[in-house]
Amino acid sequence: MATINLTLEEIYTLAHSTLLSNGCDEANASAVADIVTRAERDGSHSHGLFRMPGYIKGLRSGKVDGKAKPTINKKTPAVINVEGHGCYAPLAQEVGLPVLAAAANEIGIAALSLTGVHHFAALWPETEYLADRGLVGIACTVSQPTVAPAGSIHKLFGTNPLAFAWPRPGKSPVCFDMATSSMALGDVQIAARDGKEVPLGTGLDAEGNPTTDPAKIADGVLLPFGGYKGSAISMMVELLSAGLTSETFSFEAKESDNGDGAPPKGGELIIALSPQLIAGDGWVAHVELFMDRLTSMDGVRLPGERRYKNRLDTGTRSINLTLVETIRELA
Ligand code: NDP
Ligand code: PYC
Repeated sequence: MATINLTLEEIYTLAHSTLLSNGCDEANASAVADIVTRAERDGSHSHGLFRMPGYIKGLRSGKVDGKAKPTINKKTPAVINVEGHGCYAPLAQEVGLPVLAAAANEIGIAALSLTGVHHFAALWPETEYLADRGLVGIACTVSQPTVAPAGSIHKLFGTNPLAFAWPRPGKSPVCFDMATSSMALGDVQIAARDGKEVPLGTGLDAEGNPTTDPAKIADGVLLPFGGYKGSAISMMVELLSAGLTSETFSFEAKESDNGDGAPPKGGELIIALSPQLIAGDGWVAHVELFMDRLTSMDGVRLPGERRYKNRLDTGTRSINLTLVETIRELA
């Protein structure tokens, strides 16, 4: 696979200029370019530049409004909604997260629903934002049906990511961010592009047979991680991200989508909790006792650790050349 080395600044400029030349205003372009660059910086390859052609498809088809101005509605002191009016999710997050953090720091717990947004990114940025401000962050969203609920060979759930971050003052937060499918669809697509097999148990082909061929899974279904347990968590993500936000479930999103390859319009739920207000003084020392036990165990590494290590590297990133050429042509 041919690759090209790009600095983080070059990655940002490539994403930013391509978004601007496809109808985004500065606020929308910089919010998405920033998320894409942070994904490449941390090694979240399936949600960095890889998503740019999809982002552009949504702008070109008119499904996504690159000039949308999200509006905020504080329904109660602890319940906040940001309506994206058809923007990509990062701009709505920029508007809502400071208000969510302030509410949770004041009253202990608060929820932010994003509606009318198109989510195509990793979710760790929103939970890390909260943890960096001393809060526990939980975020989830749905996409389009790609995953068969346990017991079925037919798709209903999206890959339905769930992210969680816990603050560790003076240290990077501990943060997991995972699709509730056995593998994120983006990683299945990358494996198909690069001619690699995926582990048995990742998904089924169009006839419902287990396969290691990612191209056949893309035509068939993904499976939830961990059988019926992952299936239950994926169901919870549908309920929290759609039932609780009044936005579309994955199946509804698909029915109303124009099929342009960009993410459908939907919602995201972000919850913030204050350990200082809920647990009280002493929570840091108590939690660090647990973290010390956990990290002193042989073979254990914390979720997020790989990304934080990548983040320390300020050098160039190796990017698929064909992808970069495709994005340059879109600009
Ligand atoms: P991974 O399976 O790669 O990783 C899931 C989590 O597990 C990460 O926090 C990772 O930390 C951690 N982890 C991985 N290996 C270990 C290990 N050996 N020990 C401890 N922790 C570990 O992620 P997915 O493929 O499931 O998801 C990839 C991305 O796709 C996510 O960012 C998700 O938000 C995004 N996504 C977005 C969707 C959307 O609709 N917007 C839909 C589906 C997925 P680390 O990162 O440090 O390796
Ligand atoms: O990788 O599964 C995925 C995904 C779906 C929507 C955005 N990312």
